[in-house]
Amino acid sequence: IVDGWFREISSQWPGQAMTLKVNKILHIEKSLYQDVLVFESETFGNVLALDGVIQCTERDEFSYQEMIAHLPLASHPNPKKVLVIGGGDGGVVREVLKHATVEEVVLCDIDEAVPRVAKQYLPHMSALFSDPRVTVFIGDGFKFLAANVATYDAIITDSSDPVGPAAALFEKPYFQLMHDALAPGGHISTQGECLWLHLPLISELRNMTRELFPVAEYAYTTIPTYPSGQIGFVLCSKQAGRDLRTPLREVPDTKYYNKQLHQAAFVLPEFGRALLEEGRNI
Ligand code: AAT
Repeated sequence: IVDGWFREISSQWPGQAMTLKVNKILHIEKSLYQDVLVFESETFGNVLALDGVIQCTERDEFSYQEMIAHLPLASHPNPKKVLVIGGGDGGVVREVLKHATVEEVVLCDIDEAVPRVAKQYLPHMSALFSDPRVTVFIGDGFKFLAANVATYDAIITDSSDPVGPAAALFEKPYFQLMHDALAPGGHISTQGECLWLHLPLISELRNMTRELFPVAEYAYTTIPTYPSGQIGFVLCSKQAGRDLRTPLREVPDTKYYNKQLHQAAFVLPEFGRALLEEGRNI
């Protein structure tokens, strides 16, 4: 924070930085895994940053949390048991519980500091941690999946960027573990980074997931406070022929997601489509 402005400087988005005006610093801490900062911004509400990278703001979080949750769940015929890896602020859990079929949600975040500060400063995201259908577990998502032989109808990986504690969550062994932890017909949805900044990574993820899953796609949302204003999701199904692009049910109480947007989220700009569909750089 310099002169009352937070700047999101990182080698992951060289030469550019989102800047937010700070009204008040609410919390600073060095947790076991990362630097945790919560501040009240002038125009985006309360903001959570980990290792200097914005994780969510109260004003625009719904765009990301709704899409990462509803794309895999609304296209699944009957999701009952859902695992969320990361997502310690609780926003994705809140969205998962909008699906009437869901009976059980397990959340596994590596850092206890995230749900703790979310309960205090991001109540609109964390409120449903106390819902009886929810179990919160603190631990590494990779180790959790390796140690828990359970079957989920959907696994949502709401992870930070592939630098730091989340690096393993972007690699093939992790996707293999998710594949094996899915029930027949299960879906995964993972934080899939930005078309403008990380196209080579997205292309690698696409090729790797197509080796493991019969259906693997990339969809995206727009969000002002993530780098370049756009972030994507890697969506896969264990069921050959499953149409991830078409919702099977309405989702209540959304502010970003709707039926038309679900379908549109998979339509990529030509430079992205050419690389991901045809392996062609243009
Ligand atoms: N919904 C908020 C968006 C996030 S949160 C990412 C979460 O992933 C953090 O709470 C972090 O503690 C957790 N995390 C990181 N590594 C692991 C791990 N190995 N196992 C479990 N949880 C982990 C994502 C923001 C994306 C930012 C885009 N620039």
